[in-house]
Amino acid sequence: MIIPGRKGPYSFGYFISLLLVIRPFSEPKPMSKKPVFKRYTVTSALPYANGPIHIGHLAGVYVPADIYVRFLRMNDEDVIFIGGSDEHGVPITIKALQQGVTPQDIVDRYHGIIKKSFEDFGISFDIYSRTSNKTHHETASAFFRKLYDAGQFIEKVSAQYYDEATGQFLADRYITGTCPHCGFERAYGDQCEKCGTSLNATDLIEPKSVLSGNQPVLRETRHWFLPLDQYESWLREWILEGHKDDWKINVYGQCKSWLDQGLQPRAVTRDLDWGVKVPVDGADGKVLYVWFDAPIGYISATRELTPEWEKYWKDPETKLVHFIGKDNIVFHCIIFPAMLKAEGTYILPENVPANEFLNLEGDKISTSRNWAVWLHEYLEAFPGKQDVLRYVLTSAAPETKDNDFTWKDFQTRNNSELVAILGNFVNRTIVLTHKYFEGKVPGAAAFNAGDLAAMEEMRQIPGRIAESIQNYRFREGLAEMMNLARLGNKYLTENEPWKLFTTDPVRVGTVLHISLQICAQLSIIAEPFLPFSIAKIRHTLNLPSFKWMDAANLNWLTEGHQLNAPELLFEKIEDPAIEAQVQKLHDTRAANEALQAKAPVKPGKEAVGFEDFSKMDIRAGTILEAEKVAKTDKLLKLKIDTGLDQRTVVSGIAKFFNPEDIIGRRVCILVNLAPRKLKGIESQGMILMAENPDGTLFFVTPGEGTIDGADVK
Ligand code: B3M
Ligand code: ZN
Repeated sequence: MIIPGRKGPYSFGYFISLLLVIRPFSEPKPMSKKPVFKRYTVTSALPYANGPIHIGHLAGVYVPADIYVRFLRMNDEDVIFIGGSDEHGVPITIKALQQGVTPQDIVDRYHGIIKKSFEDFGISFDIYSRTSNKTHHETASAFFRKLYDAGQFIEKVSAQYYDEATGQFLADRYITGTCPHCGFERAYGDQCEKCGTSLNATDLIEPKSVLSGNQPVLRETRHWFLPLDQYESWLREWILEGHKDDWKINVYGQCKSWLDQGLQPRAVTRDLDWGVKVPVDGADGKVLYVWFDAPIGYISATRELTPEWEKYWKDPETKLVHFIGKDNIVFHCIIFPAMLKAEGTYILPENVPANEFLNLEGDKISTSRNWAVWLHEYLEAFPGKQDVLRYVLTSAAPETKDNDFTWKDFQTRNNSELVAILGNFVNRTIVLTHKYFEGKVPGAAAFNAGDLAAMEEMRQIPGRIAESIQNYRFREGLAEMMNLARLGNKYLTENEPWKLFTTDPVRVGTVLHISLQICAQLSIIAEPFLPFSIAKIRHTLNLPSFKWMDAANLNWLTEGHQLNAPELLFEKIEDPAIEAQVQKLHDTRAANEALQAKAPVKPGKEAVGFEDFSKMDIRAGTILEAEKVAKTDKLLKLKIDTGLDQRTVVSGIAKFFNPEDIIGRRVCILVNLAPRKLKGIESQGMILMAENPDGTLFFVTPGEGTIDGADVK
């Protein structure tokens, strides 16, 4: 019999060194002949500093980027992870207008809140900067100037929308209208958020000023355009041929569809007073378009981070990767690369692993409708549970299609996976080791077939996770990590060391030895995903942090190594906590509906004199007959008793009223409106209707006691 704590001829370490000799762990070799990179520049989209951030941001961009970067660091790669707030553009000035403060107030407030949320959730930026700072203004300005001096822009006087009521040009989000591509009614002047197409404001159907609600007029103004059409064939080659195999299908597909539609020159300056001033004489009152300056923010932040910034942006041996959401694809795959190409000294992104959107309980996440789980509020409700959210968001990451976050799923993943599998396994192993071996790692004796199978699996897992992460398949990597915890649980359950101790303590030693090695391996391979919990496991195991290359050596814990007391890793989330969150969303929905019912009414009109008003002859009347007008779904033909006569009126109310329901209805009618023909029928007047903001119509009814012909004034 081999006594626990003594090395047998086939000890764990011996066996593993043998395995290592036969097949040492190495990173999976890429299949294709891809260039090998010396360093990595990893960027994550710069969120607009016009509000706090929510789970959609984390799931789509920051958690995947953080997993990727943590993994690279564990591989001793030279990597910088860049983030920052996007503090320019109309999203900021609109928010300032709404709150009656300055744009600077807005960005100061939200930059702080956003930065803190990222820190709280362990998003391990090397720098989190902001685009209102001096370095950025200088960098963006110089970038523009270089292109300007090299004659890379087209200078054009063109007609742009202008709001006469407020006396200003309407750039980007100051104007909304119907998208000419997908028909979405609230597309912005620079982009349709529904179909992702990047637009010029003049493309919008029925444009409307966000400031006054008025239809804007066109007015001439001078701007600088990047001639994207000139980059089209180069972009086709670079993306459609060069990145066919390595870019995600959703990203490649969007790029292809834009390129197939043909690219147009795009204005890179705006008539606004908030932003980076256009560094050219005679450009007063003009700033750089926010999507021109924001991506340069990645470069500015790198300059701030290190004097050696150039090697991260100009050396072809650097791999540049942009993590973004799908609405940012055109800017990162078409416009920014065209800018970099025009500048001429920069490298291009090697990959742009954009995610789709995360929905919340079946509905699109929306800041304006407050339909979101805000990170700072999450932490108030679930303090210390950052990793739970990281875990759930990675498991449900919208990697290939939009996905849904539900509180029920959040609870299930916590209780049935993190608690029941990962937490339970680690905890049982540590507790048993304390119970039977005074918290010291027992030595392993002879291995049986089950032990060998477990170890073989352990040897495989790190390579599989590495491959998933390197290919931006973080869900898959996370699932592999959990498979190791599952394996551990199953191993413990099958071997039942708690039943064996009195009869076979040696076997118990071996089982716990292997189980502890699994815990140690978890503390390595789970680190990119669950950094907070992994720090606890490491502390309990009394281990340092390892490199990824150590993840398959299976020999982290030697016999006699002293463990610390177990720490609580995850705890069950009970129904009331989940119900409270669901209730909160119900309340939000109810509040939205109430708000919708009363606001926002149309802005008031210009004053008119009494003279003008009194010219209108409005009478009380009664509808005598009503019928649908053939071949339209809007119009009803009505016969009205006006007290003066009986006359025909054609009215656009068919969507709201059935003809048979309105016969006998009292109405107000403008009788001296010049007659006009609608669908061949002469309409002799107009029925007064009240219209709600959502477009529903109601009759304006004269009070009881009025007779037909009574004068409305
Ligand atoms: N601020 C849009 C967004 O937050 C924009 C990203 C800029 S990345 C350079 O979705
Ligand atoms: Zn659209």
